[in-house]
Amino acid sequence: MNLTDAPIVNQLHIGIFGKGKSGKSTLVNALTGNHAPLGSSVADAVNNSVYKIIEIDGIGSCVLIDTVGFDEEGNTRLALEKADTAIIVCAEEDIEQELKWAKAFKARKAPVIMVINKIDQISNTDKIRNKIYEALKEEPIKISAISRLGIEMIKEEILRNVPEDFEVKKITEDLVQSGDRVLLVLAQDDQGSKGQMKQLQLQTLSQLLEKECIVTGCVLDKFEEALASFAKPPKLIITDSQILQQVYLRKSAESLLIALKAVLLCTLA
Ligand SMILES: Nc1nc2c(ncn2[C@@H]2O[C@H](COP(=O)(O)OP(=O)(O)OP(=O)(O)O)[C@@H](O)[C@H]2O)c(=O)[nH]1
Ligand SMILES: [Mg+2]
Repeated sequence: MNLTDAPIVNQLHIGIFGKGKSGKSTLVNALTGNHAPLGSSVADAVNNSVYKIIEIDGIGSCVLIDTVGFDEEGNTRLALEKADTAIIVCAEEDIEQELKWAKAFKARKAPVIMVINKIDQISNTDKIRNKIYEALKEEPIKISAISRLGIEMIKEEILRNVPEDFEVKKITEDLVQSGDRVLLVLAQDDQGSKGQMKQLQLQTLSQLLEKECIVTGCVLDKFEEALASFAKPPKLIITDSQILQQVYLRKSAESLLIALKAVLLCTLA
């Protein structure tokens, strides 16, 4: 069992957007540190993007989407729908398109990180910064992807911007449908369960109910009894990360298992 082997659908997807040759792929390489294991790149034929896995402290593994340039508007739009967070790379003074896409993203309530790339080469970064600030009230991050300047700041910004309800949304949007049976298994001793985790559990429960799932809940000691009450194994089991292992070992292979970890979501088929 390897918790970082979570299916791609449940990880935070970070889209890198920008004009052709703005340095998107160079930035992806800088973010992955070129350490991406062989075979961890996946091409998405639908929108011509390339997906790469990256580890970010505090979030765990995320998916970077290296998109095609803005010239391919249809593909940009498709990639935009896949991304939970957008990094928009500006590398010249004319940033009308960049701002247009940033606004499209903000309209979806998704976090946008504005980046000015090639600061080793371009001289008018302040002008670009001012345009961005005026239009979006966002302070851009100045970087040089090629010399790996400012890369850590981008990672910090990604972490700061992880959408609050990211985990809950991923579960309710991608994994279950109306009528699905879901079992919530909570750790016995609640002392370890911090307020943030409690809130997450409640949020998850309310979203599952809203999605018209049939939800059963129990503590770990009653897990077998709860399972026995189902005519067939539940579609999904959601648990605290601290008891993930115990639940994993006792669940049926048919049930998908998810651990809530306050920021990160792990799934095990
Ligand atoms: N001077 C300088 N050049 C850069 C920087 N980042 C990228 N480049 C160069 O800009 C060119 C384009 O970089 P890519 O990373 O391929 O840009 P891209 O946006 O992925 O391009 P497309 O995929 O074709 O849209 C390459 O020659 C890079 O070496 C940078 O920070 N400084
Ligand atoms: Mg590229």
